[in-house]
Amino acid sequence: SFLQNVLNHPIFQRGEARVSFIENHPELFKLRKPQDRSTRVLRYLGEVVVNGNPEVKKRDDSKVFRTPVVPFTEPYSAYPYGNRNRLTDLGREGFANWVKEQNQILYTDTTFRDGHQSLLATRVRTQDLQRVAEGFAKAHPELFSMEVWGGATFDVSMRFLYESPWKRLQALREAMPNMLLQMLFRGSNAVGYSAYPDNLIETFVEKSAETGIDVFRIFDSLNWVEAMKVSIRAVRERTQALAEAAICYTGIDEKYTLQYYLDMARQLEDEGAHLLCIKDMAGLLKPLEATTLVTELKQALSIPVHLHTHDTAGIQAATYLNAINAGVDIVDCALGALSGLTSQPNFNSVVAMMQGHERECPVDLPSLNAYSNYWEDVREYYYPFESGMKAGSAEVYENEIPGGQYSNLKPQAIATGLGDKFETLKKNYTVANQLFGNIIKVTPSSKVVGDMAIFMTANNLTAQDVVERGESLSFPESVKELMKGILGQPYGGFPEDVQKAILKGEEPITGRPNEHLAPIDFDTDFAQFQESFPQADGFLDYLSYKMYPKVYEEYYKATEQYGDVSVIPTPAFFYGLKPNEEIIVPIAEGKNILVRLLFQSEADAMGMRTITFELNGQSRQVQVRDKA
Ligand code: 3PY
Ligand code: ZN
Repeated sequence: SFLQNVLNHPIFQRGEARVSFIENHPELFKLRKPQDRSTRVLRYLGEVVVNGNPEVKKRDDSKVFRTPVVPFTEPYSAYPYGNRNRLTDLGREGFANWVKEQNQILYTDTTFRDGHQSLLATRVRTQDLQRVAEGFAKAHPELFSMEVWGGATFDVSMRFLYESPWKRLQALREAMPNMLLQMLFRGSNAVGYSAYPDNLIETFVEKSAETGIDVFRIFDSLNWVEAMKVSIRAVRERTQALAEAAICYTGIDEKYTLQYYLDMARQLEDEGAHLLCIKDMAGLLKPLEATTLVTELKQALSIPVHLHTHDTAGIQAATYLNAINAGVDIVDCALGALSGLTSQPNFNSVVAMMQGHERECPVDLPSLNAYSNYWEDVREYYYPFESGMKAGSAEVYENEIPGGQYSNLKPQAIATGLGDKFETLKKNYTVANQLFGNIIKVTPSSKVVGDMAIFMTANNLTAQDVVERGESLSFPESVKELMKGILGQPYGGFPEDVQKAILKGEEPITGRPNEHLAPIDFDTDFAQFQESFPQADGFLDYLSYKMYPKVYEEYYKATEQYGDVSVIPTPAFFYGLKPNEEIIVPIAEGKNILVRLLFQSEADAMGMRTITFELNGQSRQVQVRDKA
């Protein structure tokens, strides 16, 4: 509405609106059309019934889904005191001190973000999270935090689920007011894959905090502290949230020594981090190394230490036990059904492991198990996105593929016709990393190593071919950009021969890539955005657009056509309806519609099919083009 347009306008939000404000800003009068939500829902369902969800290539018709059971929560019960309340009461420094001084091990639950990013290619939809959010917040206020946002969720929710990442955050914020909500932030790449202007990073941080983020886990994909400063400062100066700065761990060797990690951690503390994270994105931190690393970090730092890992090799519970014995303050776990393999260690089992330990934090295990059972059933909905990995693998110590990338690499291989060369692809991942000089591999740098590995596999190239025949090869764009310095500077630099071969005479940059980007003039740029996307959801949608212009455009088109599809139940969203199947769709607060598929006609001469539904007992038809 008009009022919403005014309230969302950056000039108004800064409190700078003057008498002439409305007169000078005609875009305020662009009102949303009243929409027939049920028609749009039917249009979406009709499309999936006829053509399938483009994300789900093959549907297994024998699949029968169990209805996930949401653990019981007393209706209207109060939220117990949680760590968000504590942060408010103690302030940031006070809170960080509390974390350090109290003796119990604290837990971050990653189920809502990294858990499904690492096992189900980030495809879990908001409604499946939202359904258990309130109950979980009431049952488990002892948790340090819930990781719920950032990483790949921002991109994937728009690109593949046609959902607004901001609405997801708002929904979870509302359902979990007592819990600290945490996000993964890629430093100068925010939640994207390239560098953004500093003032966009700052504004993004500010809006994320306003919308609900309490803990920003900030990293740089090359461990380049220089590139993390803007975001750390933005969290400190523009929000009341905690800045948790991460060292990305890639094993200890001649290049990345213990001293290297300690030095980096000290620098991050000096930059004002409230907490330090050991971000072991591939699960390479072995138990004995954990003892050393945590012991040394605890001695070197005065801020708390938070440990993140992936259980790809299958032994990370041992790593946690050693880290806890060495004094780590917080560890990351995922609920049983979304844990293990490329995801985090099993929360339920870690809680059991800690029973009787002097640092035990009492957690209601039967309750955790009930929530895990919910996820076991929900996980079935997402079966097309399973990676196929069946057991832990010590191969990860060779290829060093991050857990969050692994579940995406296989579909990427299949999409590029390399499905049957996955073993070679993993080997080439190692070769590509060596070619680049053994870099830190985490989004977005890991994606570039993956792109290079795919390129080498597809073209049967060896490392020698790359250096000797580089002049005649046309490398992926992402590889050229990495070599040009667009993702920043790696420790020790890139090998010069490889860089030369790939850049073919182009000069790399050496400073911060963001320095070369002009600051955004938000007033004019936002006004232009509103011109182009009159139905957009204010400034937050504008930020989505700035992160992912093309993806946002597609998302916008989809919402114009289908409305808000996040309300459609997950099985129907991915697999449509079978004849006579009936679903309830909550199209608005307190307004449900009942939809049943009756039948579909044959395609006519123009290739159109008529789909007949029953909507609240009345017959309704939609026309869908059969793309087959
Ligand atoms: C991401 O950036 O998405 C990651 O999960 C990195 O580990
Ligand atoms: Zn991770």
